[in-house]
Amino acid sequence: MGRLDGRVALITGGASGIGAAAARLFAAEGAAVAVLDRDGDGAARLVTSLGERDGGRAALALAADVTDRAAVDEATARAVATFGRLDVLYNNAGVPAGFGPVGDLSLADWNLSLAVNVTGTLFCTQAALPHLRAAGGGSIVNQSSVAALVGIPGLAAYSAAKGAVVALTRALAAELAPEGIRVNAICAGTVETPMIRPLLAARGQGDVELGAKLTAERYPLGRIGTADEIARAALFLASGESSFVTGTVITADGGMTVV
Ligand code: 1HS
Repeated sequence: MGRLDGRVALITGGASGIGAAAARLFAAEGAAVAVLDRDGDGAARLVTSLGERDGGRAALALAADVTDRAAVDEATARAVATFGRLDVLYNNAGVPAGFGPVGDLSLADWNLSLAVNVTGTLFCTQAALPHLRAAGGGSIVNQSSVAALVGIPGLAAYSAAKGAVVALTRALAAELAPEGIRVNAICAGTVETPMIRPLLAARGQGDVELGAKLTAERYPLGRIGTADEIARAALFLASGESSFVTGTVITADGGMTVV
């Protein structure tokens, strides 16, 4: 008996990193999973591997950029046409745009950070809402970051965007609770994914290995996290185990924000 038996989940940024880990975990817990990614080939590969490795009952790859409202609407409709309903939206897609000193931050990177991390979350939520309502309720999980909670040098654009995701989460939780739609966020510390390479490079002044060492030292547990460790928090929020939890933030950060 899986914790998501009979559920349909759409995961954005699902082709790699935390999204891919969540796709595997949700599928293993019985969900039908729609893997949305701007890298359509990557999403297709992930879906193929789900069938083989995790007993994925049903999975679908969707190629879409979360900043393209029409593409998101179309992809979401395809997921619902394929699986018949939608219960869970995991707004995981994000970009590490604009890492570096604030004086060097370009308007293009600032706008990209807000577009993907914040507007993308809004667009996917808007696309999913009619379907979550039709299912009689559901769970939205938004990917935020410790950068929303503490000040981290070099992350102005990313922190502003992830802070907005937390505020958006709370606003939507209040607005959608009467409809049985829960909205929560995960504030993740750094995890081993392709996305963090620019951060490690910036911190190590070009030396990724040095950046990784300096980053691990920031974490009381002595290491950065794994994608699966964040996916497990997402599973809790996606499933009925968190049925009385809405508008909150789960910080999964190896203790980074408590010191
Ligand atoms: C990229 C991820 O959301 C975490 S923000 C960076 C936190 S830290 O590792 O630099 O302390």
